[in-house]
Amino acid sequence: MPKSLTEDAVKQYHEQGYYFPLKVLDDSRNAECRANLEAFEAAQGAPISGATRSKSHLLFKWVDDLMRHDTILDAVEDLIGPDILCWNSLFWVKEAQSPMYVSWHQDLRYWGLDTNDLITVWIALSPATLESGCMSVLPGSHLGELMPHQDEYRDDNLLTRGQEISVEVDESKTVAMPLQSGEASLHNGRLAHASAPNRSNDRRIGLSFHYMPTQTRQIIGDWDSAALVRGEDKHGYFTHTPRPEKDFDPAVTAFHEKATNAVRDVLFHDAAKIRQTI
Ligand SMILES: O=C(O)CCC(=O)C(=O)O
Repeated sequence: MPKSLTEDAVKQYHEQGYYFPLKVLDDSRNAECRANLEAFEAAQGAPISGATRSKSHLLFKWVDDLMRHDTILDAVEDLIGPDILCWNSLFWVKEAQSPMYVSWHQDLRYWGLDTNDLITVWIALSPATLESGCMSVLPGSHLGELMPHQDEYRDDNLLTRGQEISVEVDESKTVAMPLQSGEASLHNGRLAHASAPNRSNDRRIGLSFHYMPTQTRQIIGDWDSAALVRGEDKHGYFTHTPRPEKDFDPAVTAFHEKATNAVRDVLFHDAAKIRQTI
């Protein structure tokens, strides 16, 4: 008996590779999260970017708290079982009227993680609509072989290498996943997905978490870290990340640098060039 998702939702996720919408945050908690991000951005005088976008749960206490939200973890447990690591947290911001997009890609082609069961939970902190460039997925694409990709390094592409699936993606078979603020989508790390530029007058702000079973191994990098967010880790393949007691907790911020450097080495492993992260 699933804890939070319906039997139909579990079936749909396993067969199609995605599920949405999952309501995670009420309006006031969502507004608080967005305000936390934007207060940080106002203080630094620029939108969140670079390494700060990644493993952000090590920098911001509120992101660490959100990563452990019961509504999310109950849904993830329904899909991959009770022992859960979170490998990464990542901000996806497209400014109002911005050309930034995400090309068609499959995450597990690049992450060095040997699981087929990685789940990305992508939370909309502002509306993710067709106009603002919500994500689209290619249903069922998580079940086949990973598709060939090539690195294009286009300036407007939010992905590290501008990686793109190098075979035709039949757009007539794709599904858009619009979300209201506070809702999340879930997709399998092998599922092909993409998103278009933001043509709206608001920022499109997404925050994703990457959950995986504790038996997952990192097979590209020699060292990697993940947060144990539920259950027990009987395998110990990842160093468990510390929890910040406040934003930019000094000891945890030092760990963030080590942890994001390790992820960066994995993401650019075998790449022709290293791009400054956006
Ligand atoms: O934010 C987007 O539009 C794309 C996000 C994405 O590629 C992902 O969460 O894996």
